[in-house]
Amino acid sequence: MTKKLLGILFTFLIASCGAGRDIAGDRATRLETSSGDIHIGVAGPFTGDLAQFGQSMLYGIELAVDEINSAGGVLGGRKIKIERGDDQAKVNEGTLVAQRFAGDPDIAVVIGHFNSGVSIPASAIYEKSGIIQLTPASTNPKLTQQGYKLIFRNLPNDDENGRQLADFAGRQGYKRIAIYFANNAYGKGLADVFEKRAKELGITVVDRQAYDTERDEDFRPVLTKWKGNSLDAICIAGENPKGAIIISQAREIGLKIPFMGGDGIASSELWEIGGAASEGVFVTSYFHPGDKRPEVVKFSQTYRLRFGRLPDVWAAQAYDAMKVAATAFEKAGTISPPKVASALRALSDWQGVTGLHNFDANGDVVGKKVIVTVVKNGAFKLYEE
Ligand code: ABU
Repeated sequence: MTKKLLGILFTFLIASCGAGRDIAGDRATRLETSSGDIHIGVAGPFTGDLAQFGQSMLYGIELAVDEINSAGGVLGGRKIKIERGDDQAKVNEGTLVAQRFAGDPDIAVVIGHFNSGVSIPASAIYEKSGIIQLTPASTNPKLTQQGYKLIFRNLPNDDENGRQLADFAGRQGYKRIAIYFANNAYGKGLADVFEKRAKELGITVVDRQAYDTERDEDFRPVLTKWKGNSLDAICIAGENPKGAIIISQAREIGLKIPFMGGDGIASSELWEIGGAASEGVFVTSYFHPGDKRPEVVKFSQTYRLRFGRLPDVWAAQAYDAMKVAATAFEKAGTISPPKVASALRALSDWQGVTGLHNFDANGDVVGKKVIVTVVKNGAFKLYEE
């Protein structure tokens, strides 16, 4: 049967899930004994406002795939082949990408998506279709709290990130903070956890305001209001480029207080858009290219030679996601998703460039460190480990 016919059949089977077909079981059986290239879906925003994140993910994955394939592939010489799905950071596009991958009977694993708001609805399609989803970026806790067996992330979720960000604010001695958050799954989730923890620490959250990630362009009215509030800092729970624009506009109106933010503003757009305004901004992350561990030195050098720039956290996260998936294929002895999922959960202290990987029963990575970086001379410098 041709691949195209199989794709049509799988799409039909998924559509008829209610009729009791075991789509996931069919995929597991087919992939258990498959041979030849291993097909991995890579999903993220490759066009649109958040394309810089998707591009970094792609670079990290391409590097990992080339290293794996040039070292002989996996499972006795099988090569990895990636198939891209551009979700444009939009729920509808992400669902279409997930449906397309679900209709491809050869896909065992999807690495992605970037946005929590896209990953959460897509995860239902992957789980039902028997595909492993491994996101290197989506941090909303709900993603892995749905009772699914095949959904993983290789970074701390926002229960951890929000708490760490608030703890950092406490260590900085901030007493009065405002939160500016993206009105999406990531922004709201991170803002909630940050606020709760900040209050526990005795920090006053003077105000919190949401912005629309698609429509809002002018943040000056909110920032001007905050200028008169004697704040010690502003916390951004959202993604670049809007994060960088908010900080730029704050400096434009003479608001000089420190900014801090979660991993959504961990990208070079912070200074590419914000310029000098971004200097001194604190950002949580999981990777720094200046880390002296040998695997990070090698990764950063190879990446820079190939792409002409140092890797950011999203390139590193995606690189590790691809490598840890390949490791799980070897441990499982197959690419059958249920067995690969068990192999991922059984990993013990798998070392990646972003740190140790151990997955809990929900599919969350546990024990991975959150670091704090600061923008200095147009680059992220390690501030606190
Ligand atoms: N965690 C960074 C932003 C991506 C997201 O979770 O939506």
